[in-house]
Amino acid sequence: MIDTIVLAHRVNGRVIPGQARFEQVNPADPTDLRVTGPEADAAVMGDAVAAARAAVEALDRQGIEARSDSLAAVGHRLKADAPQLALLIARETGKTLNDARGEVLRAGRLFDFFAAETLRNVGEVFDSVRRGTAVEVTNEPIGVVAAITPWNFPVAIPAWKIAPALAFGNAVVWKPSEYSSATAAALMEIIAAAGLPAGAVNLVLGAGAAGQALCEAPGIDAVSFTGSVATGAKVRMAGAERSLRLQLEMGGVNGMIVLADADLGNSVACALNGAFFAAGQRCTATSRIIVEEAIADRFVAALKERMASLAIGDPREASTQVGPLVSMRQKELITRQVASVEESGLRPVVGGTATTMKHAFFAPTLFDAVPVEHAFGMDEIFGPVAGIYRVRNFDEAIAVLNAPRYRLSAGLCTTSLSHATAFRRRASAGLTMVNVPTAGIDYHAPFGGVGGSSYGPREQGRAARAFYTVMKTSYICPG
Ligand code: UN1
Repeated sequence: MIDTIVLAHRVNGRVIPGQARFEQVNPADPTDLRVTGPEADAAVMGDAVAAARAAVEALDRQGIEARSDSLAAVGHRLKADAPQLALLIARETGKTLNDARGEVLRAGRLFDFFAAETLRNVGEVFDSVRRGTAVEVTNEPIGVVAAITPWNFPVAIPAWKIAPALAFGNAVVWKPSEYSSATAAALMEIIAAAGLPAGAVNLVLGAGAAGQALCEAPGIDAVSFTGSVATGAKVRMAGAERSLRLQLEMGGVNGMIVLADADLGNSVACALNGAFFAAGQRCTATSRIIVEEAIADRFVAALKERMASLAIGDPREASTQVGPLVSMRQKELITRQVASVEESGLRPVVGGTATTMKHAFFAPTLFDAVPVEHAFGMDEIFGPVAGIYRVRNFDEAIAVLNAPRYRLSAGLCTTSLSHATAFRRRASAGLTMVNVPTAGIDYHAPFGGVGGSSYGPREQGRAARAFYTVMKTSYICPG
């Protein structure tokens, strides 16, 4: 018998059911789990924003110590409940159990980090040019923050938006992806039990239309969004019209350079992880593998061998390395994108549309000898698809690396300190990774890209405060 989860919004601490408007099934096994949920309309959004507005004041009255305790309680529960949550993530989104458990633990640490930041919201004091007058700068909450989050990190990305929002005194209206809403509801349960004022976090469900209704809801002050370039552009338009503060994390077309002096085993491992783990569904995934011609044949042979032994299968199994895409809709999209690359004349050396797989699985796919000017590798393909770019030297490699518009993470495999140093300077990206995969980031350091990849202040770590607070400069003369 298929398990069915029927979801509801959660506004002002209350469960608000609605007619089922979206459905997600386990993408690896449609007979296992079915999730349905309602779609928030303008009325639900209005209630959620009003509840959040009242909660901003309640958070202020409650004070920073209680709030810090609440964030720590969420962190503790996430770490304690990681096995159950990981299984739910695997069943709902197809993320492998190991990746999912790592993600939940990461989310727990994010709440721990911001529990401490709650107590560290220091300001600045200036000497005034006017004698006797004091000048003080305080960091105040922005107010009501809309968080719009994707399915691929269904706990960690919400955590790195909701935790800093609360830490700095804001309330949140959160619209998760319809592909990961059961996981969102599980996180919401944990947040709701942590002693925060009712309405400090409100969960509103639905697909793109709900996200749009949220961006257009009167009364929100800011939007923090992670998702596709196309949706990010819509959020930016809606935000500009309403003078909202915006933070957008969108696609990445990330390259990794492999120089002839690199450790071959490690560079193949970095490429395999970066390009194909999480079925390529990470904005930090490697899509351009830029290899110095001198070792290209050996590198491609070794990568093909490792790809052949990838454990592709049920994400609920601990031994699985690569699971399915999140949905049949994503599979159709990736299939169309790869088919159009094939029609342009490039032949995959591994995978491709000729390798058919069941349910939402898509075969890890590698193209070789991709021409630098080819359209493939300029826009993000959010799946397990990568191309090899053969280059003559380091300078050519840097040019290929910096060509796409969406430059989030850039990688280099080398044993040369001088090349590593030059790479760090010349790679145009928000993250540079030497001898580690382009994907996989720490939770306490800033995160974001350049070009069309990110817009607005950085997420994570101490940098998060810039987005979630507004500076007030106060002049006080005793009179
Ligand atoms: C990671 O690589 O560990 O949506 C995180 C994404 C990014 C997060 C990547 N915002 O894939």
